[in-house]
Amino acid sequence: MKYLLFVSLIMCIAVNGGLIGCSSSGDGASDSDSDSDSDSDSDSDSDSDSDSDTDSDTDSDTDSDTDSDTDSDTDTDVPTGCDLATPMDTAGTFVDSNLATPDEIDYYSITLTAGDFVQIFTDIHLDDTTPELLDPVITLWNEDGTTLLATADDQIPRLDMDSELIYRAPTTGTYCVAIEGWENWAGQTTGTTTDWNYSLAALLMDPSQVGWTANLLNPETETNDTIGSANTMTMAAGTSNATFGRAYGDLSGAADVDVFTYTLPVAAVSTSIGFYKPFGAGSSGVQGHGSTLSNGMVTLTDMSGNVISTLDVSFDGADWMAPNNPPDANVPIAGGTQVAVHFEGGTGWTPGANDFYVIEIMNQTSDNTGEVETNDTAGTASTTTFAANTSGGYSGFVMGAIDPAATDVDYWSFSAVAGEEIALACGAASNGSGLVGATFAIHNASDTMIQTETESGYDTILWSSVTGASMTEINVTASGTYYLVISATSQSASMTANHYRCGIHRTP
Ligand SMILES: [Ca+2]
Ligand SMILES: [Ca+2]
Ligand SMILES: [Ca+2]
Ligand SMILES: [Ca+2]
Repeated sequence: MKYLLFVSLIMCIAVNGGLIGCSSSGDGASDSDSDSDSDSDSDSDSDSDSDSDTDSDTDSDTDSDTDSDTDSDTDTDVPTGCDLATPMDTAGTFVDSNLATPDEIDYYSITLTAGDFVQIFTDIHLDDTTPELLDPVITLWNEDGTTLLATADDQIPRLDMDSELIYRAPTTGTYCVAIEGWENWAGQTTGTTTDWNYSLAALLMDPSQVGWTANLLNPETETNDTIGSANTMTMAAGTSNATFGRAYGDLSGAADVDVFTYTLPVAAVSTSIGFYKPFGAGSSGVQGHGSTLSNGMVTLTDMSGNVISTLDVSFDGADWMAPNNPPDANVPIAGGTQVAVHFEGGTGWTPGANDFYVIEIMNQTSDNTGEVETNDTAGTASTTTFAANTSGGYSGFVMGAIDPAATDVDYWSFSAVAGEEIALACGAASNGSGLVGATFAIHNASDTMIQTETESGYDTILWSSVTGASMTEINVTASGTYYLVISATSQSASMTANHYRCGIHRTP
């Protein structure tokens, strides 16, 4: 994805209006590979081959590569087309090469055994602020390149413009991996990329492979359909969250439920359970990791089975469309608590040929500013604290609970200056809360409502000028005190979580 600095700011607001989703430092734990190869390879490839062949390879690519570089790259013109693909291992060894032209696609082949999970990933970007570097997109094809199986533009959690694809091989055989630039994949002819070097690797998600950290390898082991028979997850420290872990498996029929347990670190204040978007193959401009699972449901319970939070999402519907990021269950829970995560097919799901899933769990040690009750009126409002944000404005992040629903009202006060714009991002249901009809409003100093919106489904409340926002931002015409006011009509009977999170963003 290009132009990340801008989009990611909005996206992070859209995720959960929370401090966590807006951290740019990342968790550092999502990259499984311990290889610290930063690919500073300054390839002075003198190849004069004018190969502009993109993918309809004709075996006639008699590429007389006069590559004069002396490093170990397989540079430069990887033959185009899956039937000429260069074999690549699944042990995490980086292939370092480059794209000769902006529309070139390089092809590699890997062999997999039915049931293997493999992670295919790039290591190009350290951040989102180097747009001259290649913004890679990985696509996975069947052996002869006739069927697109999966597409990945980013990683999850997203840290930078690198790509990460996780796929479960439904059959034993050879698979074709392609890498290209984002502009080419998205059908754009211009972009900011000037450096076409890349590093690409494939790594089996197998504990016997060197390079994995244990927390990223929590495959299910059947039978695991109950808390009593659950798989125990290994979590490990990240840099911006207390611990992080990834669990994965597949649903072996309509009745299958996969249960994983983990314990929050003592210092943790919340846990976040997110889906790795698995559905479909993707196509130009659309991601998809190749699972046939169309819906997924995550249920977070205590160890007695009492339901704290539930998310039942469609992987191919509006729940996943920008600017709304996928919903996640981001639930305040006391540190030291042991919990269970139950994964099963969501409403409307019927078993498919390759129903695999990946869930990512982060336990955070910091969160948005918490409310102080009683704050049910403008006069008793909780105070919003602002800090400078990366776009030259100020952001304040708050959280609270509507308890009991339909009675509690939460006021948050803040100051705004005439000429500022107020953008708002809030989530309750999309954050794994059981609040029904959560309503978010901005009032002026006289406690008169200026703008209000009620949450619908898992849609994010996003008041912004970005395309797809739910409402426009507020143009401040009078300096003074303003209030963010949150209420709800009821509490879901099927879960106890009743929290909300908001980010208030003031732009001068
Ligand atoms: Ca299973
Ligand atoms: Ca199971
Ligand atoms: Ca409250
Ligand atoms: Ca209150």
